[in-house]
Parts: sequence; C-alpha cells; structure tokens
Amino acid sequence: MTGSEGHWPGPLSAAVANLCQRLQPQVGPRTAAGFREVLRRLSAPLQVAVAGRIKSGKSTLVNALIGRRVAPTDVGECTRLVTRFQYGTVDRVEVVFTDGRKQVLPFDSSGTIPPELGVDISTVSHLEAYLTNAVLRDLTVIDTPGLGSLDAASVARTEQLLGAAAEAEPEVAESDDLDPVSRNAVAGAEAVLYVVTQGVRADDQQALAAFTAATASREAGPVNAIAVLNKADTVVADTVEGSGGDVWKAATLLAEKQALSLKPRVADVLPVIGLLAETSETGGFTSADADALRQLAQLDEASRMTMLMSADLFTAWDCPVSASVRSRLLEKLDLHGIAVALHALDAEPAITAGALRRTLLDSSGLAGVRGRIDAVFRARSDGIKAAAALASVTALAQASGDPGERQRVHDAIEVLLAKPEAHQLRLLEALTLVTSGAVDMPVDLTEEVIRVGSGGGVDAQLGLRGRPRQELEAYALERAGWWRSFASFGATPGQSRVAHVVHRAYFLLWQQVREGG
Ligand SMILES: Nc1nc2c(ncn2[C@@H]2O[C@H](COP(=O)(O)OP(=O)(O)OP(=O)(O)O)[C@@H](O)[C@H]2O)c(=O)[nH]1
Ligand SMILES: [Mg+2]
Repeated sequence: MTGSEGHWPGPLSAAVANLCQRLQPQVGPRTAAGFREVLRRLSAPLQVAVAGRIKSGKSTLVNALIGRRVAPTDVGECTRLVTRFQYGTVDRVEVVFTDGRKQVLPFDSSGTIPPELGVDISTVSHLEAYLTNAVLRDLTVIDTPGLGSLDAASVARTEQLLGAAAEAEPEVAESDDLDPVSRNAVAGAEAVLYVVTQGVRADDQQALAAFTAATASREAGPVNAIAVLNKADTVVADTVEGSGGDVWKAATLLAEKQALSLKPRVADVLPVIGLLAETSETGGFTSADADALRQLAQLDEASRMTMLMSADLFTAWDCPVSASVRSRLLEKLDLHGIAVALHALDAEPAITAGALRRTLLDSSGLAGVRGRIDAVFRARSDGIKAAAALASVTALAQASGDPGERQRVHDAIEVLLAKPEAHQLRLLEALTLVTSGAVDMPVDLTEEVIRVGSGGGVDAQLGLRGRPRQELEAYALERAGWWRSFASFGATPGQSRVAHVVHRAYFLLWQQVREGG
C-alpha cells in the first residue's frame, strides 16, 4: 500500500504524506523504503502501546479495551512478547520471527492466544493478532512486556517499541531493505497508555521520558500519553487521607497525586479496575456467577463481613457456595468486585445478571478511560500521526549519511511547517520542548502552553470552556499580544522560540473564534 490516494486521518497527515511522496524520487533507496513505511503507517490506525511495569495489569486492560479475552494474562511466555492487536476480517494470530518469517498460530480453545508458543522465543520479534473487533478499526492496541521485568530481552523489546533504544540491538531483518536504525525510527508506537499501580517509581518516570524523547522531535507528552492507576480495588482506603474509607475515592485521590508527579508527561492519571473491566466486557461474567453471588448475598451479615476480609477467608469460610465457585469469583472479580456485586444485590435483590454485569462495569472506571482515549488520542490522531511521521522522516534523513539528502528533507519540512494549517505541528513541537524540560518555563506558562497545544476545541484551548464568543475573542487577542512581547523581551532564546509559536497559536485561535461566530 504505497498508493498515492491513501486515506489519511486528516489534513496534517495528508500534508506529511504528500511530503514523503514528493521526496521519494529525490532520496536514496534506503530512505525511500523508510518513506514507504512511513506512508503505510500514516494511513493505518493510531498505534497505542499499553506499557508499564511488570504485572501492572497491562494485558488485562488490553482485553477490556478490545472487549475480548484474547491476551494471556498472568503467566506464559507470551507475556514476555510485544503483541500488536489490529483489525482484520478474519481472526488470526501470527508469530513474526526476527528474520522476517511468519507462522500462523491457532487460538486456544477459549479464544486466547496460547500462552506458550512452541517455538524458540529468542527468535521471535513479536506477535501480530488480527481481530474482527470494531474497536480496532481506528486504534491498533499494542500489549507490551513489563518494564522492570527481570528478563532483559523482554525489557529490550518493550523499550525498542517505545523508542527508548534508538541505537539498540540490531535485530536485522533480511526481508526488507531497511536498516535497524531506520526500522526502529518508524516502528515506535504513536501514543502510550501507561499503566501504574499504587506508588509511581522513578523508572516509571524514566520510561515515560524515554518514550517522549524518542518521539520527541515533533511530539509531546500530554498530547499522546495518558496514565491509569490500575488495580484501584486494591488500594487500602484507610491509608489515604480524605477517602472516608471509600476505595474508589481513595484511588481517585491517589491518582490525582500521581498525576502531579507524572505531569507534564501525561495528560491525566485515571483510576481503573482492569480486572472488573475485563470480566464484565469480555463475557467473563456469567449467570452462574450471578447465581453464586445471589446465594452469598443471603448469608448473615457477620459471615459476609468475615469472608470479605481476605481472599483466604473468602474461600476457606464455611458456606453453602462451593469453594471452587468462590475461587472462580475471586479470580474474576476479586474481593472488591464481589463486595460491589453484593451491595447491588442488597439494594435490588431481583437484579438480573445483565444488570449486575453492568454495575460491575460501571464501577470499573473503564468508561472514563475510554473517554480519555477518545478525547486525547482518537480526536487528535491526525496531529499525533503527522508528528510521529515527521519524526520518522527526520530520523531517516539523519540516518542516511548523505548531507545533500538531509538538507533536502530538512528544507521540505521547513516549508511544510511554515504553512498555517501545519501550525499545530509547530505547537506540538513547542509543547515537547516545554514538557521535556528542554526549554525551561515558569509553571503557569508551562500549563498554558499545554492547554493551548492540547486541542479539545477552541474554548478548551483558551481555558474558557462554554464562555461567550466575545470573551473568547478578547482573551485570545490579549494572550496573543502578551506572548508576542514575551517573545521579544526578557525571554531566553528557547523561551522566545516557544513564545513565537504560542503567540501565533493564539492569533489563529482568535481568527477561528471570529470566523466561527
Ligand atoms: N485485583 C486486581 N487484580 C488485577 C487487576 N488488573 C489485573 N489484575 C491481576 O493482575 C495480574 C497480572 O495481570 P496482567 O494483565 O497479566 O499484567 P501484565 O502487566 O500484563 O503482566 P506482564 O505482561 O507479565 O508484565 C493478573 O492476575 C490479573 O488478574 C485489577 O484491577 N485488580
Ligand atoms: Mg502482559
């Protein structure tokens, strides 16, 4: 699919695609091959990597998002591999070997990718899963091995995907004419859903920074990264001040605190209970489960309280529901989910299994995560993809080793960026400079740059959601003026560069308000 009439996600991507097509005859064969790959990716769905530390619940969330329990969780060698879930007309999994060979894998009887592949895993590059699920039509979801795992090879795979290992590991593929550096430049994910659990560690920060830096030449953190605080159900409410003993409230407060330490690298940290989301979204919650819960709801208060104190007590306590059924409930819902279900049954004893499933889904927080994915990723995929593509184009030219070629590519990019419709790309670049710390800005100005650069509609970009037009217009003009003088007086060269871009962004917003009204 190198075709000239690809369907791009929007005008920016189309402009970058056009640039690649025009440059193709003027560059060497290797760079041209890279450009073909860039073009292919530009017309493909946005690639979102789900990343995070080992056992943080990445695969569980992937399943919840896709709506099918297809990624193996917990054990097996698959959890050490990168798996790309993309749309296909027939469900199919392929093992892709480092030498480019592919081998079709059967799903196991429950429709999951078999946790053991039966091949030498050190020869495997990654897995490609094609699924008919509608969610994947405009989003390719990439499950990754945990960062911080003991197994260096899996970490390397993830880092390579996230772009952290720019010059790393020459996993040479003979099947195409791209060298490793170039392949890496175009292979990285375009956006990341970062999974943390209670307590953000220094290496979480590092991984996110690496991702931002790798895609950095034109891309930004808060534009293409969101984080979730997974396993919200396991937060001990009493340890979080202000939670009033409520688990969800405690998790929300914790997530807000983590947002402070992860900002400005991510747009948001949202609490989520991946396990409940997975169980309720993938058909894991059955009417037999509902019946078992119904029986448990009838126990006397004291037994119920005791059983809900720990997983051990829950399965070991003497009770009419069999121990194996209880373990199954634990596996699917964990204690908090069971408590949520029992609550719902108390409130409405005749509640149907379907409604119970819905209650569990609602309490998982998945809707909030989906909403953010839509707002942050999907709505901006044109800008994100265009920026990623430009970063790849730049890296390819850099790697070519031909100064003339590098100059031609550089000039073409400058021409592109000078166009008004490409200003969004400049803004993304400015955002990156500020959020990565490359340009030092006072906190309030940093926030402003992020706001202006993060899209979501003119009023949101101006920080005046839902305000009348006159107010938007006046404010845009006032800030445009302010940033212009900031660019000229009293700013460092880096700040001045950013300020020019922000000034112009406000000016374009002002125009937009005037024309829109
Ligand atoms: N209580 C609870 N358990 C969860 C939640 N999400 C995932 N788990 C459990 O955590 C374990 C690890 O989940 P995975 O989805 O395999 O985690 P992962 O991050 O993909 O793990 P690796 O790929 O090995 O790094 C599984 O037993 C899940 O059932 C959650 O929200 N709450
Ligand atoms: Mg996993």
